[in-house]
Amino acid sequence: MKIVADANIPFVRECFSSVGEVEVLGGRDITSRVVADADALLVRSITPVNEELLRGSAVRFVGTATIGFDHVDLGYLERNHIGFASAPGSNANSAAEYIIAALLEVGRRHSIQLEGKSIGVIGVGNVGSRVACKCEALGMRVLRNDPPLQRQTGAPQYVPIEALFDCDFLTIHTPLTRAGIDKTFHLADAKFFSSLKPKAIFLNASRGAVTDSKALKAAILGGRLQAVVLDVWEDEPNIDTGLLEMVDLGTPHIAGYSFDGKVAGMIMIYHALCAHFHLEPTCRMEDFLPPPEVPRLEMETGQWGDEDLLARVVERVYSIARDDGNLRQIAQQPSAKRGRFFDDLRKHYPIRREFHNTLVSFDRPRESLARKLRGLDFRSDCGWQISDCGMKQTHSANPPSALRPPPSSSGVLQWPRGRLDFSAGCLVMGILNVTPDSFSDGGQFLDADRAVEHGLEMAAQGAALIDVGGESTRPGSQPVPPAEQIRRVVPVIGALAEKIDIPISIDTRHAEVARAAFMAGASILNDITALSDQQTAELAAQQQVPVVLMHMRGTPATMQVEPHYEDVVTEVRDFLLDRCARARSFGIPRERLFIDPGIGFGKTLPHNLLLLRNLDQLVATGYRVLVGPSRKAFIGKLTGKEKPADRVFGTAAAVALCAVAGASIVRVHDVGPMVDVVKVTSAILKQP
Ligand code: PMM
Repeated sequence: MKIVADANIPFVRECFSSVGEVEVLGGRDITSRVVADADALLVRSITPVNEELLRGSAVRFVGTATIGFDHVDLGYLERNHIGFASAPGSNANSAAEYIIAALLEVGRRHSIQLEGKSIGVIGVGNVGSRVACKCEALGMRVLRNDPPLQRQTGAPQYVPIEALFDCDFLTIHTPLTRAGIDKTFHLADAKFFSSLKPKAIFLNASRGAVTDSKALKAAILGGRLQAVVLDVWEDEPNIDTGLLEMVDLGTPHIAGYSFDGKVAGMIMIYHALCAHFHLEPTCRMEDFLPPPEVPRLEMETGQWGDEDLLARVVERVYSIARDDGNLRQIAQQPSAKRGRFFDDLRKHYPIRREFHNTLVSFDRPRESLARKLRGLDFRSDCGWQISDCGMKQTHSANPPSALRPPPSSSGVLQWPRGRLDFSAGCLVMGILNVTPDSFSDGGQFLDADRAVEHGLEMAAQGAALIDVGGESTRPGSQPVPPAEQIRRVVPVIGALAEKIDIPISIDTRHAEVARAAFMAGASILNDITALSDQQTAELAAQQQVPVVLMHMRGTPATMQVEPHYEDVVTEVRDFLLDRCARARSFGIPRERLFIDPGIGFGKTLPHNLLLLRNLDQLVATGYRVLVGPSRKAFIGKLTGKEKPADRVFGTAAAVALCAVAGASIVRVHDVGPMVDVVKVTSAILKQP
């Protein structure tokens, strides 16, 4: 097989040589002559893929290692039965980190404190949603505008664009569309700029033509804007260098260029190409990611405020000022060479790693700083001391009593094959164990028809999703071979998926089982080993499904043998955050990850109680939280109820507490009663 590929896709030769002969070229040098005898074409955003390029060629598959695909004529590909894959989400985190670096840099230069300021995010897709979460972590007030998403979801969090005009900052993350009701071409035009609050700060890292450069220049000259950050330009690579001189930060369309993002994008299209040509993939993301340049940062807090410190941390990992400085050298180039200069900056872009690769420690604990660092995805141990410093984390003496739903429990989660709406509060996941030996319902639903019937019953009772498992994980249980799990769960998932339209998750740690379950209609992975298995992680990334990462000590066979923790809440939380970082390094976006403390998995009664009492600390990570207390042994111990089926009221107490603490999902056996519990709890929480 011959593969033509853009040189800007890292390791494209190393990776794709495993499946064919690879010809690597600059994105603008990929012409119809070059692709004539190619079987596959791999591009980034600067190669227009259309009839002109592909007519008469042998190309059967096109992959773009980018999120957007407005450079690809999908209609032409479809009409000509050419396979296509893009890499949605792969460089979204990178682009969002770019915006954070820009905000902190602009804040530093203009002495603006970001905390408490408002930011309007226009376009709340893969990038915009991450920008919004990170800005919230910085304490900014975020207004979201996304008309297509608003129509699709009806969610009240999306506001009209006019509502954003009063914001201190405006940042655009829409695709470029040139026609239709959601047209974004020249969305930021003269009228837009004249509507903004005076001295607003404007950022664009979407597509150049979303902004009308002439109007932007007029707004800057008219003194309407306090600062401007542009990563994208009209008519790239031949950019308006006059405009560059007028902006605070100008960069050569590299917001999404983190190394992690590029490798994730490359691996995504590699998997898609292998699937298209029925080849077995042999390369993994880890094969290509080098150790980070800044694995650890040790800083002194001194008298500095949180944002000064954050700006210094971010600048050490990613210096946006350096990218800005490099682009400004374009002015010294003869005009005929400027386009090439712009492209070269992109082509030879230095390795930039995402924040999650860096562990940050400060000499003195500061909880607010630790929270912000985590919200930006740094790993951090500040505010959570290591015992050899002689200090220890103290957990809140009171159970979570702040009666307000935290931000991470709200909103709509949408993925290619499903949707969950958290806006009304905590959701109920119904448990369906197709096993002979699960501790509570083992043997009850081993028969596929009975299992399906029970699944339908739970859906009718108000379950928002159903979790199907084919292996008991009760303490002391032995592993079940994947083939047997598949035999148990696939017919049940297949039949349920035909009859209900709520998402079905597969409770497994095995990639084979997960793959079979996804093919049968499951669209969420519930993994009690938190993606310990690399193949499972790659599969989840490739299938673009949400993943539940659960904490467990040891294996089900051994986990209850004298479990010991120095500080169970911190250890569980840090484990889960590490697993989130790992999941994200496979290209699974932040919002598709759920964390779960794993009640009963390698924990004593006090451990379980401490975790439930401090659940708000998991919620504060910004990841959505799932909890599975249902009918578990700790409830039996507290209530003296031997039989799991008698533990419904005990479960109700735990479920109500989880909802108060901000859990997004509770995993339960008794769906009807627990739906009532969360309905009442959520209504109380929502009461102003
Ligand atoms: N508990 C069990 C099985 N799977 N998955 C998650 N995410 N969280 C849990 O707490 C959990 C789980 C064991 O309970 P079961 O035998 O009733 O399914």
